[in-house]
Amino acid sequence: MKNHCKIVLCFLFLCFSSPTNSTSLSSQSSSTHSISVQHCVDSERTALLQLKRDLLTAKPDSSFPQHPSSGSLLPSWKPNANCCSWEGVACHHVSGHVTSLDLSSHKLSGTFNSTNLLHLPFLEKLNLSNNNFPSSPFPSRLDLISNLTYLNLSNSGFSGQVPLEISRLTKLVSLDLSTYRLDSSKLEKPNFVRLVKDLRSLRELHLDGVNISGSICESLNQLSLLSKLDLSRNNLSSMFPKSIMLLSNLKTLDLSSNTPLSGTLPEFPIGSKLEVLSLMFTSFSGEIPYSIGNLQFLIKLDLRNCSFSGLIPSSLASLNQLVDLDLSSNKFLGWIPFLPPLPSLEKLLLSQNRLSGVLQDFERAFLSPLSVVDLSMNNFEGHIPNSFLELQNLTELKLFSNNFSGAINLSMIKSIESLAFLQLSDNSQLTIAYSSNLKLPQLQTLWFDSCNVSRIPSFLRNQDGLVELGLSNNKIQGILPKWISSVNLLSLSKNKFTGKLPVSFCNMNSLAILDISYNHLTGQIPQCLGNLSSALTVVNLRENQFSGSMLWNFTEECSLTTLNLYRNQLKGEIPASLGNCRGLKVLDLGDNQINDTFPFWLGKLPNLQVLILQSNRLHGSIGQPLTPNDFPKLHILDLSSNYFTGNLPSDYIGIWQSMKMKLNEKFLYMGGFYYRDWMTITNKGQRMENIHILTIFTVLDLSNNRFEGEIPEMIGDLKLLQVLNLSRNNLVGEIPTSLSKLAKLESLDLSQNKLTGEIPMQLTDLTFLSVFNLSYNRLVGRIPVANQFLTFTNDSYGGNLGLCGFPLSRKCRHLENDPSGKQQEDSGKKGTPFSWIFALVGYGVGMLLGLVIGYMLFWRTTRCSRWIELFFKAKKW
Ligand SMILES: *[C@@H]1O[C@H](CO)[C@@H](O)[C@H](O)[C@H]1NC(C)=O
Ligand SMILES: *[C@@H]1O[C@H](CO)[C@@H](O)[C@H](O)[C@H]1NC(C)=O
Ligand SMILES: *[C@@H]1O[C@H](CO)[C@@H](O)[C@H](O)[C@H]1NC(C)=O
Ligand SMILES: *[C@@H]1O[C@H](CO)[C@@H](O)[C@H](O)[C@H]1NC(C)=O
Ligand SMILES: *[C@@H]1O[C@H](CO)[C@@H](O)[C@H](O)[C@H]1NC(C)=O
Ligand SMILES: *[C@@H]1O[C@H](CO)[C@@H](O)[C@H](O)[C@H]1NC(C)=O
Ligand SMILES: *[C@@H]1O[C@H](CO)[C@@H](O)[C@H](O)[C@H]1NC(C)=O
Ligand SMILES: *[C@@H]1O[C@H](CO)[C@@H](O)[C@H](O)[C@H]1NC(C)=O
Ligand SMILES: *[C@@H]1O[C@H](CO)[C@@H](O)[C@H](O)[C@H]1NC(C)=O
Ligand SMILES: CC(=O)N[C@H]1CO[C@H](CO)[C@@H](O)[C@@H]1O
Repeated sequence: MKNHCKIVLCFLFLCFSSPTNSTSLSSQSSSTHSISVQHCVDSERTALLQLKRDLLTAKPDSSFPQHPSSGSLLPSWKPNANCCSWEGVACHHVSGHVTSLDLSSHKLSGTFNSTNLLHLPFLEKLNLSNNNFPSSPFPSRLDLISNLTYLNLSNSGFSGQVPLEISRLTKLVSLDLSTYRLDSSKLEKPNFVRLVKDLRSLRELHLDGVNISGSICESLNQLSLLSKLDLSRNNLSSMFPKSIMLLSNLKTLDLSSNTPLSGTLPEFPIGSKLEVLSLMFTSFSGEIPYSIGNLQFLIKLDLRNCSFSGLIPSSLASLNQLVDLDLSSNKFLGWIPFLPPLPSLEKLLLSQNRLSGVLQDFERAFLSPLSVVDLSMNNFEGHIPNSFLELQNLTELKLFSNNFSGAINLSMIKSIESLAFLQLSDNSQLTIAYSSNLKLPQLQTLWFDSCNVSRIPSFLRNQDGLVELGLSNNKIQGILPKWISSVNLLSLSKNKFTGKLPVSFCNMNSLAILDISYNHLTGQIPQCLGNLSSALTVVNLRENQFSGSMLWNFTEECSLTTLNLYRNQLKGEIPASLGNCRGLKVLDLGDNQINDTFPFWLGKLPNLQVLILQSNRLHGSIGQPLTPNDFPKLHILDLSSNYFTGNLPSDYIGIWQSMKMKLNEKFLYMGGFYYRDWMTITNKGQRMENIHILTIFTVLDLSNNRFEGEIPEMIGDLKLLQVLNLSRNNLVGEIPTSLSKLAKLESLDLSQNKLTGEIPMQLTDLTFLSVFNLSYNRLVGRIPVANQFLTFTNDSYGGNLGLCGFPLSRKCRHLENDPSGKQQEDSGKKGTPFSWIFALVGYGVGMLLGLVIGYMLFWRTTRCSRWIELFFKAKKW
């Protein structure tokens, strides 16, 4: 404000003190656009008025939040007024021709009739950005306005092909066509190269989100004046030419979010002017060259989620201007070559690499502007430098999933008022020290999972604004605190909590994720669980000692996706109101004392993928589906160890589509953003594999019930099954040959039934089979000798007195089923089963183990900053 005043005063002073001609005052002052008193050209006024009229005739778009504050559009644009003094219009000081039209952010909507612009041939600057002309194509014939130097059509809703004529505007200095809308514009004919070829005066080029697919060729090199280039959020592929990064005037280069785009960093020359280099979410690879130290003006370097590797060059330590450094999610090795941190650095993000070493304390940390420190998911070890806790502007300290050890003394934090994220989880050798009267600044997230915590930190009592609290996998005893405030995520699993869920739980209205699994909690699960379910998405209470009936009333607003009550002592019926939870994907009520019949009504849940009811007191026959679309996405069903009777549910077997063929969508164990997060976080081998198992697992387990009758032939239609267990029932008849169609089957257990006849030769087609059990039936004849059958032992066949041949010691008397030598040969050629199958050996335990691992994984991976972002977006925080 002050500056503006000064300028005006100064201007007035100059004018009035001008000794030459006080008479020409008016014409002098007209040389500025703001006080233009010269009259506009009639034809141009008419064109502008027509433009306004065309805008008015179209209905405003309701998707655009606000309309002009005055209620009317461009109020100063009155028919008989001087158009040079209109809002957004500026004219030439002598000729009065309109030279600039700036309607940016005017909340205009409707149809933009660009023909009107052609009556403004002296335009030099045109800014229509940030409006909403959704049904209008890009203005055409702009080449007729040949003196345009500044053209900004960003986020204006213009759609379709970028017109060729723009490529003839050779005086353009600044061109901005960027957009946040997908699918709106494209750059095919002309393509990118054609468009910019002749625009030699360009200094700024913004084409983010325009969907320039394909490659960028070297021709950009000719734009030697280019200072800012933004091609982010396109679909660029192939190699990005190094030479473009070396353009001598380039200050800003943003190529982020072009996943297929590859390239390497060039050797940067001394004198480079580069200030901003953003390559995140591309496929750039290779090492950061030592010459990065030549970028003395660099302010921001963002290489997040690329494929860079090697050491972080020590020359980075000389970048004194650097404010923002993000090298997360690459394959960097070695240590951080700059501690103390660079003098201007505010954000240091190095998570998810392979960095290691001991971090040294550094002096005068209180002078550093560092505010974000994210070193999570690396291999750092040794003490956490106390210096981090002296950073005056620290807001985020994320050190989870490393090998830090020793003690971190939180008492040092108390003076850092800005701290909001404190994430120290998964440092198994770390202890967290604090005095009992410690008061911390108001935090948003506190993750101390797997940190040897032995009691609930007392300073949490003052943390009213906490959004996420993670204390899982510690050694905390005692009852759950009553004063835990209303958080979104509460993870207290794998501790030694006892007692009941406190009544205060019912006030946690914003709780979305509750994990108190693997504790010793007892008593009823409060009825308010039903009321809370409009916010709750994940409830994990497995492996506690909760008892009583499940009297919850889930409302229509229920937003649960996962409800896991496995291994408690719950009684009574399955609450019918679960039918309101249309987003439910995983329901695990296994190992309780539920006394009910088969909950056929869950079949209407469109997203249910995993249903585990094993080890309860469920009874009756399974019956028939209500509609042929029941259980459309179910791929894991475990009804084992109950008291079900009647025939195997052939009507259901007929409709379980997602056990038959892959639906278009992937099987997602947990949907939506969780899954995306898994993908971005779980790149560390092991974890990835487990998740993979879980998301594609297809299981049918009906074992240990009282099913009778024959195994229906149509079971062979469940082609995706990997695990089939029908053991310990009263099944009779022969083993259906159709089982040989279950080509993905890895575990087949039909033991302890009353099956008769011979083992079908066709079963040798099941080449992935690694667990096979037919014991204790009434089978007869020769055991097939081929493929996987050569790997099974006596245990697979025991208790069938009529079976003979390998691997049993009993020889076959008749030779009618003599195995041909050819089959023997085949077996050598067939591949061995996938290695992960071995996780399933002894599958009764195996599958549960798999699920447990899955849940654990899920809890680990919610610990991710991106998750928080997405979560807040979803929850409108
Ligand atoms: C655009 O304006 C021109 C001249 O003002 C007129 O001839 C034309 O019909 C208009 N087009 C549309 C689609 O309104
Ligand atoms: C374009 O600019 C040149 C030089 O400034 C000027 O002579 C010419 O009249 C302008 N033409 C138009 C159509 O504005
Ligand atoms: C719109 O364009 C004008 C030039 O016509 C420019 O001065 C102004 O800064 C631009 N608006 C924005 C928001 O960039
Ligand atoms: C174009 O306008 C938008 C705002 O509407 C502004 O953010 C952007 O910086 C402008 N582009 C240029 C190159 O000035
Ligand atoms: C981008 O363009 C390519 C081909 O030019 C097209 O296949 C693709 O669907 C477009 N993507 C979007 C989001 O418009
Ligand atoms: C990216 O481009 C490829 C072709 O180069 C096209 O097949 C694909 O659909 C595009 N993707 C998007 C999101 O536009
Ligand atoms: C901390 O942030 C404030 C406000 O942004 C700033 O004025 C101050 O200089 C910063 N402190 C340090 C040590 O950089
Ligand atoms: C459950 O809630 C619904 C509506 O919210 C209500 O109509 C119904 O009576 C409730 N049932 C029980 C058992 O409380
Ligand atoms: C289930 O409940 C019924 C009464 O509703 C009772 O007769 C039966 O014994 C119970 N079954 C088991 C296994 O507890
Ligand atoms: C290294 C890394 O984390 N890469 C990930 C980058 O993001 C994509 C998705 O956008 C993932 O597929 C990659 O695994």
